Amino acid sequence: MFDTLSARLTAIFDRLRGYGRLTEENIQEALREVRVALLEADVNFKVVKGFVERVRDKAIGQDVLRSLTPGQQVVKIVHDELVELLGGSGHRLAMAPHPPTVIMLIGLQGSGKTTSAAKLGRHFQRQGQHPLLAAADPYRPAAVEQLQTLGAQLGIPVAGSGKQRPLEICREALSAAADRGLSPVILDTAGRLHIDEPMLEELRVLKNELRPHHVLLVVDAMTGQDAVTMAERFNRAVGIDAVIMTKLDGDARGGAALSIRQAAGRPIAFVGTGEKPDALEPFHPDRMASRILGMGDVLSLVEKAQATVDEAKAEALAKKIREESFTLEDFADQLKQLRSMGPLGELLEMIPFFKGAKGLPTELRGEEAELGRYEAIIGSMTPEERREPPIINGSRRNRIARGSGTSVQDVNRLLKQYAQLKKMMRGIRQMEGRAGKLRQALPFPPP
Ligand SMILES: Nc1nc2c(ncn2[C@@H]2O[C@H](COP(=O)(O)OP(=O)(O)OP(=O)(O)O)[C@@H](O)[C@H]2O)c(=O)[nH]1
Ligand SMILES: [Mg+2]
Repeated sequence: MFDTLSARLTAIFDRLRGYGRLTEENIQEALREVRVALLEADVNFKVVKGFVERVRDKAIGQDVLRSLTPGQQVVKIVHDELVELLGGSGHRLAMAPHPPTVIMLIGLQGSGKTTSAAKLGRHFQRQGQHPLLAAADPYRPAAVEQLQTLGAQLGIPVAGSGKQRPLEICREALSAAADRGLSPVILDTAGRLHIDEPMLEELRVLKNELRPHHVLLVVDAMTGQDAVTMAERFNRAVGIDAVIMTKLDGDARGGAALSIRQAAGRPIAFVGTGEKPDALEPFHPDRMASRILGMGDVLSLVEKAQATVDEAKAEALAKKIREESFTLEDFADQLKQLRSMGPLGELLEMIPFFKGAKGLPTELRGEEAELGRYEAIIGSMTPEERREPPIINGSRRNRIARGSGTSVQDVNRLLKQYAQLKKMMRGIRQMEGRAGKLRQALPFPPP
């Protein structure tokens, strides 16, 4: 997702950062390129216009041009505006004070409602909650069965049968949830091929009668600007709180994701990134903006790693991050784990130093060979060098390169990336500190 746009923007800003001094003309030119890149990514043209104007107003301020790092500052302005475009601080689903929390999914046929209902169930289950799915689509014979199959796979109960009316199904599900202490209740409603009045009326009735805490519209990212139009229309006709954008994995451009908040006035709460029940991510505008600008997405990577690496190891790593005692030995361990964590390309894309690393040949990025070389370099170090990388001077670098069959440049690169990683870890630690305090201040845990 966002691959093309990300490559274009990264190139534009790499060039901008390369200039020692910036003129107004440099910025205007870069912004013209940004505008084209956004339009080519299928972002709504009004959204693009507003975005470029806001960035221009801020970037041409005297302070930016006169600063020591003007290019860097412009990138920061673009980053901050991208975060706003994507929804600011993000949209979390608060749990109701009196359970069950009711989440109603609506959307066109094939947009991914049923799949998303199961994924959401999985998401809440992982957080220690006990969700209930309700199959409120009695019209299509296979619909109830589809949800039941998914529920059975995940061990999540499913209410509803093909013989009842949707309102009846939902009411029964709510009372069953209250009786059995299940929450949230996720309502999977019926979709139609097009928006039509009977469909809207049915959704309005369900909404009025059931008073769901969250109405989420499911839209397919691959339909591009149609997804944005759908969000506008559903919002006007029924009223929605937020959007689940599915199939972002199949959409290299990402125009809908970048437009929907501004154009339809509703934020993205989750994105679907695959067909499997795990392929759902809470949408973090700041992380997404960093990813688009090639700054990587370390926090998402850490979360993904935490879900995969076993608890004890994760705790040991967290301790090292806290105590800033992460050595090259640990780095080698992490590389090994990376290799066992599945789709390497996907993971590496989230790490800035792999994605943006200068001199790392494009065709090698995400290749096992690269990780293998790093392991070999670390393998050629003495235990002392691994624990105390600053002692690795010129002659030690030579020896390590010879010993591992690599070059001094390779060794330098590895050491530089290790230093960057340590710096990033310090950043994560600070962020975690803040997030922890925030979490303690909340009356209920965020999803
Ligand atoms: N690649 C990918 N496929 C998805 C994603 N979400 C859903 N799908 C696929 O999209 C198709 C339709 O998904 P459903 O969940 O059945 O859609 P629906 O909205 O419930 O459809 P109706 O019940 O007919 O209205 C299925 O083949 C899903 O596997 C996603 O995030 N990525
Ligand atoms: Mg369905």
